Amino acid sequence: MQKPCSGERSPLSMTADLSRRAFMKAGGAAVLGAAVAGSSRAGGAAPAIPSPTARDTFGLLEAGKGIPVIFDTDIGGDIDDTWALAMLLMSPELDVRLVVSDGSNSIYRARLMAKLLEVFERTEVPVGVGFKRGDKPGRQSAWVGDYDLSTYPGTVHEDGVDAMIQTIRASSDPVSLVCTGPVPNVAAAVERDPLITRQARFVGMHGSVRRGYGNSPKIAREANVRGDPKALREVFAAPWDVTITPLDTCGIVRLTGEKFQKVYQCKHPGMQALMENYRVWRIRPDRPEPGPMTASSTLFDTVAVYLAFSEELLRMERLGIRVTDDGYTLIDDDARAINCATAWKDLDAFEDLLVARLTGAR
Ligand SMILES: [Ca+2]
Repeated sequence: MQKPCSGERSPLSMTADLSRRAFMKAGGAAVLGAAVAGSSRAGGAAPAIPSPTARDTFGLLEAGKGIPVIFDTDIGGDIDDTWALAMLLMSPELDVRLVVSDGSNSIYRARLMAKLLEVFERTEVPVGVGFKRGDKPGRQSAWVGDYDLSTYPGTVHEDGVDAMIQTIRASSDPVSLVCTGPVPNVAAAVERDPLITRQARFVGMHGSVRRGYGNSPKIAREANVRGDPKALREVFAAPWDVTITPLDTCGIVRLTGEKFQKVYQCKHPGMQALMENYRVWRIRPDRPEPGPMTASSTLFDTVAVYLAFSEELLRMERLGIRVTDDGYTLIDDDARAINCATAWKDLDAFEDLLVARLTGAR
């Protein structure tokens, strides 16, 4: 086995699924009514059954369980999603139940994930294809090559949105959706089955609250918001717990010097695949020879993975956030309040944790 850090997977609980069905028959419609009416904790009456919070899911760790996670990603664009997937697979706190390609060009992204899961020997993880299908070349195509999804030894769900819904429904414990791209799939899942918000929480790399790219004091139209502002607005409005790492915190994570070298020189096949992906990603038409690899790019998405199992190293604030049509995330006291990681308590410790996870160190 080459997965020293992977958590034990818990079997799906049919009993819990049956009792949830019974619950839905008995009173689900009333709960759904409250949910659709938007009775979130930001205002109005409390929902009849509260959605799981970060504290609820972290509590699973205290009970000796893994935190069930669905990774929803636009992997294959910026390279940080590939780092995030590696961190996810190497974090023993997380029980990865499904990965789904989101945004556009979802077949290319699903092929990339399936090939990576094979390298990590984690083909028990099902792969879902997002609904914005396409298989155009991307910046990691040189590594993906002609990999055929039909050869993936695990399960491939052609309808990634449905797979998301079924995975949440089948879980006896609350599921954390870790989302590191635009979120049309998640918005579609909530629309198809609003009751999933009773059994899941949303954790995303989204927005720019007080800082922009590169720690700029000027806020930005962050790419995951700008990619589909309407979908994100629907996801933020759904009656579940929402937590984000905006650019304020995720936009300043970068491994340099010795920290980068530890990952770069790691012999784990997954890390070697990560570095090979990084190498091909750095080659662009305007930069055919990018030079030696001495540091990572900005690793935005790894912070969302961290927030799935801990908030200890971050300063969290509860803020009303309004998503504008042109992709800003503005503080607005009249908007639904969500949990925002707005500053680091200890960025250095996070970088050490990230390196430890990726290299399998304890
Ligand atoms: Ca991303």
